[in-house]
Amino acid sequence: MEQVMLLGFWISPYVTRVKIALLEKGIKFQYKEVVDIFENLNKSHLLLRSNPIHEKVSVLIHNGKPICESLIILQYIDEIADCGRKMWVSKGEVQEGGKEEFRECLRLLENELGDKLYFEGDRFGLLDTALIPITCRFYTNDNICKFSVEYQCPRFM
Ligand SMILES: N[C@@H](CCC(=O)N[C@@H](CS)C(=O)NCC(=O)O)C(=O)O
Repeated sequence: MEQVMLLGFWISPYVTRVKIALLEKGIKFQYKEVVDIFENLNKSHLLLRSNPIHEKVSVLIHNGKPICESLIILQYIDEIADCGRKMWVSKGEVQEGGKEEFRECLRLLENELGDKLYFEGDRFGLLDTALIPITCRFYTNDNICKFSVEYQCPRFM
């Protein structure tokens, strides 16, 4: 059974962004208020134990293991709900579902990219670096789970 707990402070944007990701992904979680910024930074033992370096929220505790830093948590949530994992590790219907999800991601990215060279236009950026190794695993995907896409880049036609 998966146990997911979010440690937070009600007004923190770093906590809100994690709540949004959990709700959007449909991941059930328990929420605990563990700091009061307006009351001498009153921090719970659970927070101090879970994030001993920075002692800040947000912290996500997944099956007893804490993950700190909101952007890292968002990446973690994305990875556990990742279609790549379904394609590579599962079989049958779940695997086929993963392939369809991945196809949908590629369509979405292609739409976003349009006829630009990079996501920011002419400038190579963070999003390009982050996505290239994931979206361009064509050879590996074909070999591991018989996933291939028909693709012709409009820029080179
Ligand atoms: N980079 C951190 C920032 C977290 C942060 O600043 N959290 C504030 C609440 S908004 C906090 O816990 N403050 C407690 C403190 O400063 O000791 C993240 O993205 O998670």
